[in-house]
Amino acid sequence: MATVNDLDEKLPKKKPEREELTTEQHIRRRTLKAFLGFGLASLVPYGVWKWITKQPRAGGLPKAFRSVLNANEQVANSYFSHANLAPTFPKERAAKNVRINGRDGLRSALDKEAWRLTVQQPGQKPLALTLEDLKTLPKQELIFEFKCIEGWSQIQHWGGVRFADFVEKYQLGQKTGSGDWYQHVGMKTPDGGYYVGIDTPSALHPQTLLAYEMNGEPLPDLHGAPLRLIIPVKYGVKNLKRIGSIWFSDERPRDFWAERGYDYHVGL
Ligand SMILES: Nc1nc2c(c(=O)[nH]1)N[C@H]1C(S)=C(S)[C@@H](COP(=O)(O)O)O[C@H]1N2
Ligand SMILES: [Mo]
Repeated sequence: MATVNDLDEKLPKKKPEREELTTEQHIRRRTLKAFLGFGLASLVPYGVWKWITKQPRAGGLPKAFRSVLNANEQVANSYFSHANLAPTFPKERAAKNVRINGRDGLRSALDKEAWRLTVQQPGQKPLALTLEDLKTLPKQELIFEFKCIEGWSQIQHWGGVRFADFVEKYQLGQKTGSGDWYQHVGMKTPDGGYYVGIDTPSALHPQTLLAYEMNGEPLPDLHGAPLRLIIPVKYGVKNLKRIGSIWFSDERPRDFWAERGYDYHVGL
Protein backbone atom coordinates (compact mmCIF):
# COMPACT_ATOMS: atom_id res chain seq x y z
CA MET A 1 0.00 0.00 0.00
CA ALA A 2 1.33 3.38 -0.89
CA THR A 3 0.99 5.90 1.89
CA VAL A 4 0.85 9.64 1.92
CA ASN A 5 4.53 9.68 2.80
CA ASP A 6 5.29 8.50 -0.72
CA LEU A 7 4.01 11.81 -1.92
CA ASP A 8 7.35 13.49 -2.24
CA GLU A 9 8.61 10.85 -4.62
CA LYS A 10 5.59 11.41 -6.80
CA LEU A 11 5.93 15.15 -7.04
CA PRO A 12 8.28 16.69 -9.56
CA LYS A 13 11.79 16.87 -8.12
CA LYS A 14 12.63 20.18 -6.56
CA LYS A 15 14.92 22.28 -8.64
CA PRO A 16 18.28 23.23 -7.18
CA GLU A 17 17.48 26.90 -7.61
CA ARG A 18 14.60 26.65 -5.15
CA GLU A 19 16.16 29.26 -2.85
CA GLU A 20 15.36 31.77 -5.57
CA LEU A 21 11.63 31.06 -5.50
CA THR A 22 9.51 33.86 -4.17
CA THR A 23 7.56 33.30 -0.98
CA GLU A 24 4.45 33.33 -3.11
CA GLN A 25 5.80 30.43 -5.18
CA HIS A 26 6.78 28.54 -2.06
CA ILE A 27 3.30 28.90 -0.68
CA ARG A 28 1.75 27.78 -3.92
CA ARG A 29 3.91 24.65 -3.94
CA ARG A 30 3.04 23.96 -0.34
CA THR A 31 -0.65 24.31 -1.07
CA LEU A 32 -0.46 22.04 -4.09
CA LYS A 33 1.33 19.46 -2.00
CA ALA A 34 -1.17 19.67 0.81
CA PHE A 35 -4.01 19.42 -1.67
CA LEU A 36 -2.57 16.30 -3.28
CA GLY A 37 -1.94 14.94 0.19
CA PHE A 38 -5.58 15.26 1.16
CA GLY A 39 -6.55 13.61 -2.10
CA LEU A 40 -4.34 10.63 -1.38
CA ALA A 41 -5.55 10.52 2.20
CA SER A 42 -9.07 9.89 0.96
CA LEU A 43 -7.89 6.57 -0.45
CA VAL A 44 -6.93 5.17 2.95
CA PRO A 45 -9.20 2.57 4.55
CA TYR A 46 -12.03 3.92 6.69
CA GLY A 47 -10.52 2.67 9.97
CA VAL A 48 -7.29 4.45 9.30
CA TRP A 49 -9.20 7.54 8.25
CA LYS A 50 -11.19 7.53 11.48
CA TRP A 51 -7.99 7.18 13.43
CA ILE A 52 -6.36 10.05 11.54
CA THR A 53 -9.25 12.39 12.23
CA LYS A 54 -9.27 11.39 15.91
CA GLN A 55 -5.64 12.37 16.32
CA PRO A 56 -4.48 15.25 18.45
CA ARG A 57 -4.04 18.47 16.57
CA ALA A 58 -0.68 19.93 15.75
CA GLY A 59 -0.45 23.38 14.26
CA GLY A 60 -4.21 23.51 13.65
CA LEU A 61 -4.41 20.30 11.62
CA PRO A 62 -4.75 16.67 12.68
CA LYS A 63 -1.23 15.33 13.15
CA ALA A 64 -1.40 12.94 10.22
CA PHE A 65 -2.24 15.81 7.85
CA ARG A 66 0.52 17.84 9.35
CA SER A 67 2.92 15.02 8.54
CA VAL A 68 1.68 15.00 4.96
CA LEU A 69 2.76 18.60 4.78
CA ASN A 70 6.06 17.58 6.29
CA ALA A 71 6.41 14.60 4.05
CA ASN A 72 10.01 14.99 3.20
CA GLU A 73 12.42 12.62 4.78
CA GLN A 74 14.60 15.15 6.49
CA VAL A 75 11.72 17.02 8.06
CA ALA A 76 10.06 13.74 9.02
CA ASN A 77 13.21 12.71 10.85
CA SER A 78 13.41 15.80 12.97
CA TYR A 79 9.65 16.17 13.29
CA PHE A 80 9.44 13.75 16.18
CA SER A 81 11.74 15.63 18.43
CA HIS A 82 11.84 14.63 22.05
CA ALA A 83 9.09 17.12 22.81
CA ASN A 84 6.63 14.96 20.88
CA LEU A 85 5.52 12.24 23.24
CA ALA A 86 2.80 9.77 22.35
CA PRO A 87 -0.14 10.05 24.79
CA THR A 88 0.02 7.58 27.66
CA PHE A 89 -2.80 5.96 29.66
CA PRO A 90 -3.43 4.52 33.13
CA LYS A 91 -2.67 0.77 33.49
CA GLU A 92 -6.36 -0.13 33.84
CA ARG A 93 -6.96 0.97 30.28
CA ALA A 94 -4.47 -1.52 28.85
CA ALA A 95 -5.89 -4.48 26.92
CA LYS A 96 -5.84 -7.85 28.70
CA ASN A 97 -6.21 -9.74 25.43
CA VAL A 98 -3.44 -8.24 23.40
CA ARG A 99 -3.81 -8.68 19.70
CA ILE A 100 -1.30 -10.81 17.85
CA ASN A 101 -0.34 -9.78 14.35
CA GLY A 102 2.43 -11.15 12.15
CA ARG A 103 4.52 -14.25 12.73
CA ASP A 104 7.33 -13.69 10.28
CA GLY A 105 10.62 -14.63 11.87
CA LEU A 106 8.79 -16.36 14.73
CA ARG A 107 8.03 -19.67 13.07
CA SER A 108 11.22 -21.47 14.05
CA ALA A 109 11.79 -22.69 17.62
CA LEU A 110 13.91 -20.51 19.86
CA ASP A 111 16.14 -21.68 22.70
CA LYS A 112 15.70 -18.81 25.13
CA GLU A 113 18.61 -19.92 27.30
CA ALA A 114 20.98 -19.76 24.35
CA TRP A 115 19.48 -16.51 23.01
CA ARG A 116 21.79 -13.49 22.92
CA LEU A 117 21.21 -10.02 21.58
CA THR A 118 24.03 -9.39 19.14
CA VAL A 119 24.98 -5.79 18.54
CA GLN A 120 27.24 -4.60 15.76
CA GLN A 121 28.64 -1.38 14.49
CA PRO A 122 31.52 -0.71 12.12
CA GLY A 123 34.95 -0.89 13.71
CA GLN A 124 33.65 -2.22 17.01
CA LYS A 125 33.78 -5.68 18.50
CA PRO A 126 30.30 -7.26 18.34
CA LEU A 127 28.45 -7.63 21.65
CA ALA A 128 26.44 -10.66 22.72
CA LEU A 129 24.11 -9.62 25.54
CA THR A 130 21.83 -11.65 27.75
CA LEU A 131 18.45 -10.47 28.99
CA GLU A 132 20.03 -10.17 32.44
CA ASP A 133 22.58 -7.74 31.02
CA LEU A 134 19.76 -5.56 29.69
CA LYS A 135 17.82 -5.79 32.93
CA THR A 136 20.65 -4.00 34.74
CA LEU A 137 19.36 -0.84 33.03
CA PRO A 138 16.40 1.04 34.56
CA LYS A 139 13.05 -0.49 33.73
CA GLN A 140 10.66 1.77 31.88
CA GLU A 141 6.96 1.04 31.52
CA LEU A 142 4.79 2.44 28.77
CA ILE A 143 1.04 2.30 28.26
CA PHE A 144 0.16 3.74 24.89
CA GLU A 145 -2.04 3.19 21.87
CA PHE A 146 -0.32 0.75 19.55
CA LYS A 147 -1.30 1.32 15.93
CA CYS A 148 -1.19 -1.19 13.12
CA ILE A 149 -1.18 0.09 9.56
CA GLU A 150 -3.97 -2.38 8.76
CA GLY A 151 -6.37 -0.16 10.65
CA TRP A 152 -6.60 -1.44 14.22
CA SER A 153 -5.22 0.06 17.39
CA GLN A 154 -5.14 -1.00 21.01
CA ILE A 155 -3.97 0.44 24.31
CA GLN A 156 -1.14 -1.81 25.47
CA HIS A 157 1.20 -2.00 28.43
CA TRP A 158 4.88 -2.75 27.83
CA GLY A 159 7.99 -2.77 30.00
CA GLY A 160 11.66 -2.82 29.17
CA VAL A 161 14.64 -0.55 28.78
CA ARG A 162 14.82 2.67 26.86
CA PHE A 163 16.69 2.22 23.61
CA ALA A 164 18.47 5.49 24.41
CA ASP A 165 19.70 4.11 27.77
CA PHE A 166 20.94 0.95 26.06
CA VAL A 167 22.83 3.01 23.49
CA GLU A 168 24.37 5.14 26.19
CA LYS A 169 25.40 2.24 28.39
CA TYR A 170 27.14 0.34 25.58
CA GLN A 171 28.39 3.49 23.82
CA LEU A 172 26.66 2.69 20.58
CA GLY A 173 25.46 4.58 17.56
CA GLN A 174 28.18 7.19 17.32
CA LYS A 175 31.24 7.05 15.10
CA THR A 176 34.62 6.92 16.73
CA GLY A 177 36.49 10.13 16.10
CA SER A 178 33.79 12.42 14.73
CA GLY A 179 31.10 11.48 17.24
CA ASP A 180 28.55 11.70 14.42
CA TRP A 181 25.56 9.40 14.73
CA TYR A 182 25.05 6.57 12.32
CA GLN A 183 21.90 7.41 10.39
CA HIS A 184 20.13 4.09 10.74
CA VAL A 185 19.51 1.26 13.13
CA GLY A 186 18.83 -2.18 11.67
CA MET A 187 17.18 -5.04 13.53
CA LYS A 188 16.28 -8.60 12.62
CA THR A 189 14.96 -11.80 14.13
CA PRO A 190 17.45 -14.57 14.97
CA ASP A 191 16.40 -16.49 11.82
CA GLY A 192 16.41 -13.35 9.63
CA GLY A 193 12.75 -13.91 8.73
CA TYR A 194 11.70 -10.36 9.66
CA TYR A 195 13.78 -7.22 9.65
CA VAL A 196 13.33 -3.48 9.98
CA GLY A 197 15.28 -0.28 9.48
CA ILE A 198 14.74 2.69 11.79
CA ASP A 199 16.10 6.21 11.52
CA THR A 200 18.36 6.86 14.52
CA PRO A 201 16.39 9.85 15.90
CA SER A 202 13.24 7.68 16.14
CA ALA A 203 15.20 4.89 17.82
CA LEU A 204 16.51 7.38 20.38
CA HIS A 205 13.07 8.81 21.13
CA PRO A 206 12.52 8.51 24.91
CA GLN A 207 9.49 6.23 24.45
CA THR A 208 11.32 3.73 22.25
CA LEU A 209 11.84 0.54 24.26
CA LEU A 210 13.60 -2.76 24.05
CA ALA A 211 10.69 -4.50 25.75
CA TYR A 212 10.87 -7.75 27.71
CA GLU A 213 7.50 -7.48 29.51
CA MET A 214 3.87 -7.18 28.51
CA ASN A 215 1.23 -6.48 31.21
CA GLY A 216 3.94 -6.89 33.84
CA GLU A 217 4.89 -10.43 32.74
CA PRO A 218 7.68 -11.78 30.54
CA LEU A 219 6.76 -11.44 26.86
CA PRO A 220 4.63 -14.25 25.45
CA ASP A 221 6.32 -16.00 22.51
CA LEU A 222 3.99 -14.61 19.85
CA HIS A 223 4.48 -11.09 21.18
CA GLY A 224 8.20 -11.44 20.62
CA ALA A 225 9.89 -13.19 23.56
CA PRO A 226 12.47 -12.71 24.82
CA LEU A 227 12.90 -9.14 23.53
CA ARG A 228 11.03 -6.90 21.09
CA LEU A 229 11.03 -3.35 19.91
CA ILE A 230 8.29 -0.94 21.01
CA ILE A 231 8.47 2.29 19.05
CA PRO A 232 5.40 4.53 19.45
CA VAL A 233 6.50 7.02 16.78
CA LYS A 234 6.06 4.27 14.16
CA TYR A 235 3.28 1.98 13.03
CA GLY A 236 3.20 -1.62 14.27
CA VAL A 237 5.25 -2.97 11.37
CA LYS A 238 8.45 -1.46 12.79
CA ASN A 239 7.87 -2.94 16.25
CA LEU A 240 10.00 -6.00 15.58
CA LYS A 241 9.26 -9.04 17.72
CA ARG A 242 12.00 -11.46 18.84
CA ILE A 243 15.05 -9.30 18.21
CA GLY A 244 18.16 -11.32 17.38
CA SER A 245 20.51 -8.58 16.30
CA ILE A 246 20.82 -4.84 16.16
CA TRP A 247 23.29 -2.90 14.06
CA PHE A 248 24.13 0.71 13.32
CA SER A 249 25.04 2.00 9.88
CA ASP A 250 24.80 4.84 7.40
CA GLU A 251 23.38 2.46 4.85
CA ARG A 252 19.63 2.16 4.98
CA PRO A 253 18.91 -1.32 6.39
CA ARG A 254 16.65 -3.72 4.53
CA ASP A 255 13.07 -3.53 5.70
CA PHE A 256 10.59 -6.38 5.36
CA TRP A 257 7.47 -4.34 4.58
CA ALA A 258 9.26 -1.61 2.64
CA GLU A 259 10.38 -4.38 0.29
CA ARG A 260 6.71 -5.30 -0.08
CA GLY A 261 5.60 -1.84 -1.11
CA TYR A 262 4.96 0.00 2.16
CA ASP A 263 6.46 3.35 2.96
CA TYR A 264 9.92 2.93 4.51
CA HIS A 265 9.40 5.31 7.43
CA VAL A 266 5.79 4.53 8.41
CA GLY A 267 6.00 7.36 10.95
CA LEU A 268 3.08 8.50 13.04
N1 LIG B 1 9.15 -10.75 14.01
C1 LIG B 1 8.04 -10.09 13.65
N2 LIG B 1 7.78 -8.90 14.21
C2 LIG B 1 6.68 -8.21 13.85
C3 LIG B 1 5.79 -8.71 12.86
C4 LIG B 1 6.10 -9.97 12.28
O1 LIG B 1 5.40 -10.49 11.40
N3 LIG B 1 7.23 -10.63 12.71
N4 LIG B 1 4.66 -8.00 12.52
C5 LIG B 1 4.63 -6.56 12.85
C6 LIG B 1 3.29 -5.99 12.80
S1 LIG B 1 2.63 -5.70 11.27
C7 LIG B 1 2.63 -5.60 13.91
S2 LIG B 1 1.15 -4.75 13.84
C8 LIG B 1 3.15 -5.91 15.26
C9 LIG B 1 2.13 -6.67 16.07
O2 LIG B 1 2.62 -7.01 17.33
P1 LIG B 1 1.76 -7.96 18.23
O3 LIG B 1 1.62 -9.30 17.55
O4 LIG B 1 2.46 -8.06 19.55
O5 LIG B 1 0.41 -7.31 18.34
O6 LIG B 1 4.34 -6.66 15.21
C10 LIG B 1 5.24 -6.28 14.21
N5 LIG B 1 6.46 -7.03 14.43
MO1 LIG C 1 0.85 -4.27 11.64
